[in-house]
Amino acid sequence: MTISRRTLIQGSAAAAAIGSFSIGRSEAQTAEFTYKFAHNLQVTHPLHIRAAAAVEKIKEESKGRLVIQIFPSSQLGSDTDMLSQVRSGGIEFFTLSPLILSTLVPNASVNGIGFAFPDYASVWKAMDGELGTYVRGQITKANLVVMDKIWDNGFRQMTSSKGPINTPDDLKGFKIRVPVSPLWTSMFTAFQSAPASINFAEVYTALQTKIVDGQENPLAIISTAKLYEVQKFCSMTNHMWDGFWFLGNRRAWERLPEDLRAIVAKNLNEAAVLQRADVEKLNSGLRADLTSKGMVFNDTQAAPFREALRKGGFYAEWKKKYGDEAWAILEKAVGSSLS
Ligand code: X2X
Repeated sequence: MTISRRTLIQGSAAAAAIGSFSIGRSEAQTAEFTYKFAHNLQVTHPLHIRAAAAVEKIKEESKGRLVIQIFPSSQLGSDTDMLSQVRSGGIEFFTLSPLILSTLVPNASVNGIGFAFPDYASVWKAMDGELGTYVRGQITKANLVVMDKIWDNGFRQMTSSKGPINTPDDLKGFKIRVPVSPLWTSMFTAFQSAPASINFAEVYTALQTKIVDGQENPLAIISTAKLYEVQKFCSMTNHMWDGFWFLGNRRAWERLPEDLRAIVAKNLNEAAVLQRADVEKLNSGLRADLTSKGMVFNDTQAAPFREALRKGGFYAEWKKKYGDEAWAILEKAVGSSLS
């Protein structure tokens, strides 16, 4: 398990400030079930804030029978570590990007195909519809529990300490951090960049020490993880949409009586819908805020990037990997041909 010093400091300071451990020892001791939910984001991110509110409601509605403690900021380890823990039962709940989940459930990353979704409306229609149902089926087969509503991460943008990314040519040879996922590596390899797989817990340090020159994330993360302190340029590429599946350990889930399961599912799914609205709102206002913090923004055209991916064989490769069924569901969802 690797926990950087910064993550620990950030995590504990934030927990003290915002009270993510507001659940006291005695409550945990009297509860019938005390479960852990771990995630990789800061406590200022809407995912943490809405999950914290949901956990409170779950405690209330279960009359204190189920207490869920939240461990934010990768305190319990990197995404790779936490995925192992939720499988083994070391933690009961975990939110994870579908693209990283694909290291266990290969076709889970299908929503992350470059430049597939034009807007949020098409994302939610797909993820609450046929595409989401398909992916949740795959996740269930891998013996994990998954809540119906996916949480939002957002449309991803590219940042750099070197200069703006205006065209695909600017990505050639670019040392960019990508999350640990074959889809991300393949996409930036198709752009002829030099992608490095690094867990989110280590990203700030990797940028600060110039192990990599850039990274890509939605504005809500660039802001809440303070990546603007170590990145100067932000290029609005909207190159993929990413979310977080709310995962559960199957044995732990099945230990819960039916009524508690219903309380958990209802509150988490309702929180997801509220969190989506928070992130969308946050992302739309953050450009001005990050500019005032010194970041330099530029807009880009999707077409040349898409064409570079096509020429690099990216769409053909992934169509083959996912198979015709998944690809057809994706194309139907985004309303266009992706090859
Ligand atoms: O690792 C990332 O970049 C993050 C926080 O966006 C994900 O969880 C995929």
